[in-house]
Amino acid sequence: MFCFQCEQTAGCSGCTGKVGVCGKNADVAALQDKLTGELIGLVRATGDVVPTGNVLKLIIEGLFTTLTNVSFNEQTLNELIEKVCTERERLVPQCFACASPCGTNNEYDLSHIWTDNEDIRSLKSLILFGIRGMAAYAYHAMVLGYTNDEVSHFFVKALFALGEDWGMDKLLPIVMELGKVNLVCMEMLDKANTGTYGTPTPITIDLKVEKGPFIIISGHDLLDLKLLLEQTKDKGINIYTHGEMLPAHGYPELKKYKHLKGNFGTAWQNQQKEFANVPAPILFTTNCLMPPKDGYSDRVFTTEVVSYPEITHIGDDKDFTPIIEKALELGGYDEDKQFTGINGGTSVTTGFGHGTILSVADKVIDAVKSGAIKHFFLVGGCDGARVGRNYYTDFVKQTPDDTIILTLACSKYRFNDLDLGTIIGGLPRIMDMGQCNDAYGAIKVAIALAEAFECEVNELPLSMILSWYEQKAVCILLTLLHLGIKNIRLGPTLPAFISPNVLGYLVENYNIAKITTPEEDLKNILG
Ligand code: FSO
Ligand code: SF4
Repeated sequence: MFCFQCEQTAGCSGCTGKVGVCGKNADVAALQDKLTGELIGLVRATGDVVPTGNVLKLIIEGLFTTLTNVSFNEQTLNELIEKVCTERERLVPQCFACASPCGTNNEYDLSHIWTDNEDIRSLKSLILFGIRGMAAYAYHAMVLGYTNDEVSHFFVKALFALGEDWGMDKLLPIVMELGKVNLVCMEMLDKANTGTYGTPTPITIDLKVEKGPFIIISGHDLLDLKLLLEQTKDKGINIYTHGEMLPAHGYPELKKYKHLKGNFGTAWQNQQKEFANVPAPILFTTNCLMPPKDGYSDRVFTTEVVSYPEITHIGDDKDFTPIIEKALELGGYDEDKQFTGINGGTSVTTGFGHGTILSVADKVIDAVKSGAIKHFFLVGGCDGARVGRNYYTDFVKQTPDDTIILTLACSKYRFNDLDLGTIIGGLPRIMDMGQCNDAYGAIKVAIALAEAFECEVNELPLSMILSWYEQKAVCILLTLLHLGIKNIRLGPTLPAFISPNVLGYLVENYNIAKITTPEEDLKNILG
């Protein structure tokens, strides 16, 4: 196998051999490549159109399925490949019947990309991994009934480009366009989420689990949480979020359910330890699923594109009965149990979306002008297991009292239980803006501040300290670059798929840099 799409890739260069670091085996990796090649064949067959209906669904679902820690299942991958192939045959039946095929509408062999010259491989990887990430966001919007023609069309354009022998001159503009289109995609998802569940408002969440039956729900899909809340109400079962589901507590239409109690555990990479002795079932709605250990695998359930062999999957009918029965059978804890975050804190906060922060924009602007707020740090992104990620905890701990830390995505678990006190009007110094897709909200806040101060975003007292792990981080990074944001500090390592020439381009044009030490970076940022 060859895979280097995530941050934990073996030796910081690529997973090869029989099993990747994430637990994905070589057969699954080959099927993910085959699925992607089939999708390229599908868009060759559709031609340059805005995909709709089944074609759009297959593209989005097919790309999302290949994200890190989503599917480990050969059977579901084969079924999806079959569906894509059937759709292509429907579109170009003549090609399937042709005695001497010309190959124009054929599936594409991804090994061409992996063995190409390193710069072409790098640019095509940015495109492929970026659209995989964007597909996750498009998927969450799609299940809420939202699509966007620009986003849908870009999937076709990008997939088609992957199958062409194009040079850097044609591929680099597509990489940059991806950042632009992903902004549209995140905006669409923001509309879908706030339109469906209301504007998030701040909330403090106790890390206590109450006695009695409960269910843990992980991942990013708010619709699954809503459906689960509906099916469990009045059943004596409490619901706890996990990982990227934490920001759900901020949405009025979700927090109105009294049995949505709190949050269990921390970021995804701790799940094998945290789920080992929990008397409750766990539902995975998206990444990041790790191979479940024997001790708790009978308590793990998946839904949507998440799939693992022999793990019970909740299908499109969204009948959560098996999970509900499991929760009742296990019964939960006998008495309330207080948990803590990584730093020993007993509560966390969330719900500081752009709606909340911009509602106090006047106060924030006055505080910057008076010097009460000296600097904003966006410390966010994905968490992961690699040593060196303590940097983010130490960085936040060392920020001066007159600074604000905006955060989002799962890396916040490194510091979201810290009490760093409050700043102007009682706002906490650490504000959780939401999931990784809520980077859109951070961008909105940055643009609003720049407008208020009549300057460029790069001239604001704002620094971005990002951590990356999987492919959603790729599309978000490209969006930040599209907006011309410079001086981003990225860690804990740089992507293996960025070739020295492509890195040179990013450094020269955007001054992107790898994190060093908290002391060094803070000194350089605050001058
Ligand atoms: Fe984390 Fe996983 Fe949101 Fe990612 S849970 S690592 S960027 O999938 O999606 O932040
Ligand atoms: Fe390796 Fe990451 Fe690919 Fe898994 S997803 S095989 S860990 S590079």
